[in-house]
Amino acid sequence: MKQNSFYITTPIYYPSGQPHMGHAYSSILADVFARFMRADNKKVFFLTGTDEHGLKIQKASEKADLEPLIYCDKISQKFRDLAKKLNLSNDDFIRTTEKRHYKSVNDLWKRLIKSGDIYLSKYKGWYSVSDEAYYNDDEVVIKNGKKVSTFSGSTVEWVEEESFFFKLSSWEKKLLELYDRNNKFILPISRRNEVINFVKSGLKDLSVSRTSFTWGIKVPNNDKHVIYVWLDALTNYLSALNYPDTNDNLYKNFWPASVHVIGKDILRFHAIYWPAFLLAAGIEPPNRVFGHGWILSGDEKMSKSKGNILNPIEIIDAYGIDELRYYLMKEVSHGSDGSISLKSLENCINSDLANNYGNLCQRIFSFVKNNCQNKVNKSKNISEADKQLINQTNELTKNLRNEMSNQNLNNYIKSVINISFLTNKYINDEEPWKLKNNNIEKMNNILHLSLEQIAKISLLLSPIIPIASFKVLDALNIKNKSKNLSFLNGSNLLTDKIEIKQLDILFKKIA
Ligand code: ME8
Repeated sequence: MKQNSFYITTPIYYPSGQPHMGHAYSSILADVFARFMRADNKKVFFLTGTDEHGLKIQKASEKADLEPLIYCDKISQKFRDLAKKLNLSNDDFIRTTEKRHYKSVNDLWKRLIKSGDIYLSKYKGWYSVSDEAYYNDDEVVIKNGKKVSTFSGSTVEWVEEESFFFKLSSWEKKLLELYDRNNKFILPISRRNEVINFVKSGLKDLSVSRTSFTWGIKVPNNDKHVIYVWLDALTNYLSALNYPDTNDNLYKNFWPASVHVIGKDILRFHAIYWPAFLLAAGIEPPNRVFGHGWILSGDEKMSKSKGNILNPIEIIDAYGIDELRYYLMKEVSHGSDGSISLKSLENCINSDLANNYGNLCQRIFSFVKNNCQNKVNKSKNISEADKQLINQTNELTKNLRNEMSNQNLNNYIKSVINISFLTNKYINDEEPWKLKNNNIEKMNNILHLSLEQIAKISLLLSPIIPIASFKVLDALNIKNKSKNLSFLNGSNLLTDKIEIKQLDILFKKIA
C-alpha cells in the first residue's frame, strides 16, 4: 500500500432522478476522508461522477423523451452542481459516457477475454433494472403479486438471452484469500462477515453482457452485445487515472485505490465482482471498500420511489452547508443506518456548533478584541489547569489519525468536540475576566492557550466544516502553509506573541 498517497472515490451516481440526501451523505463522507488526508500532507486524488449506461438510464431517458446522451448531459450536470453545493473537494468528475472511459473498459474486457475469464453462453434468470443486478431463484419472492428481490425489495423480471459470462466461480478461493490477507479490505467488520459468508456459500458465473437493449458500451468485436453496466461502471475508478496507460503518473501514484466509499446496497459489486475482475485481469485490487449504512426517513431507506426524500439543496439553503455536513457526519453512525429529521438537525446545530465550538470561538475572540486590542502574549508560567488541558487534549488527539484511517469518523468527531467542550470548561473555571485588573500576564496566558486550542480544534474540524474552520484559522492569522495537521506530532501552532483579526458569528442558534 502506498504510504503517501490516498485515492478515494464516491460511488458514481445514476443520473436517473434528482440527487437526494443518500447521495449527499456518500459524497460528504468521502470528502471528509479526502480533506483529512490532504490536511495530513498526503497526496490525494478524490473522484466522483455519474454512471450513465444501462437499461435503467435508457428507460429514464425514454420517459423524459430525450436521447439517452442528452438526458445524461442534463442530469449529470445536476450531480456536478450538487458536488459544488456540498463543497466537495473532488479532483475529477468522471462520466461513463466519456471517451477515456470507453478506452479503459475496452481494455479491461480484452484482458478478461485473453485470460480466458469470459465465455459466451445463454442467461436464464431474474434481473432487476432498478438495481441493475441479477438474482438467483432463492433471492426472489412474491410480494403484493409481484416478484421482488429479497435483498433490495425491487421488482425483478425474467430474462433469457445470449450473454457473455465472467467465470466468477473460479475466483472464490482467491477472493477468500484476499479478504484474509487484507483483513480490512471490507469495513465495517460486520459487512466483511456478510461478504465472506456469501462467497463461501458458492459463487455462480456472472452474466456480463446484454443483447436486449443498446444503451451501453459495445462488446469489442461483437456489437450485438453491450457490456453489463456494473462491469462498465466499476471501471470508472481506473479510467479516471488514465488506465490503460499504466505509465501515466496518475495511475502510478494512485492505483490501487485506498478506499471506495459506497452504500451497503452495492457492497456485493464492489467487494466481490470488482476484485474478481481485477484479479482476473492481472490488476491489483483496491485496498478497501467501506460500506456505509442508509439514511432513513422514519424506518425506511430514503428513496425517490418511496417519496420520502429530504432534499439536500433545500436543507443547505435553509441551514448552511457546514451545518448539514456536520450533522450527517456526527449523527449518522457510519456503519449502520441512521434516521434523520429536521428536529435532530436543529438540535445538533445548536448543541455542537452554536453552543460549543461557535461559542468557544466567539467568546475568546470578542474578549481579546475588547480587552487586549486583539494582541495576546504567552508567558512561561504554565498553571496546573493549563497542563491538565494540554494533557487531556493530547490524550484525545493521539488516536485521531488511526480513527480516520479506519473510517471511524464518529469517534473522531466525538473526540474533537470533546476538546472544545473541555476548553470551554477551562475558560469557565479559570475566569480570565476576573484577572483584567490584577494579573494581566495570567489572563494573557489563558487567552493564548484558549486560542491555541481553537486553532487545533479548527484544523481538526476543517475536513468536516471547512468554511467555518477556515474563517477561524484566517482570523488567527495562521498561514496557509501551516493549515495542516502536523501539530498532531506535538508542535505548537501559534507563536508566543500573536495578533488576531475580528471574527464574525460562525453559527446562529436556531430558536
Ligand atoms: O448505486 N442512504 O448509484 P445510485 C445512504 N451507479 N446512501 C444511499 C441512499 C440512502 N438513502 N440512497 C442511495 C449506484 N445511497 C451506482 C454506483 S459505483 C461504480 C456505481 C447511496 O445513484 C447508495 O448506497 O443508485 C450508493 O452508494 C450511492 O448512493 C449511489 O447510488
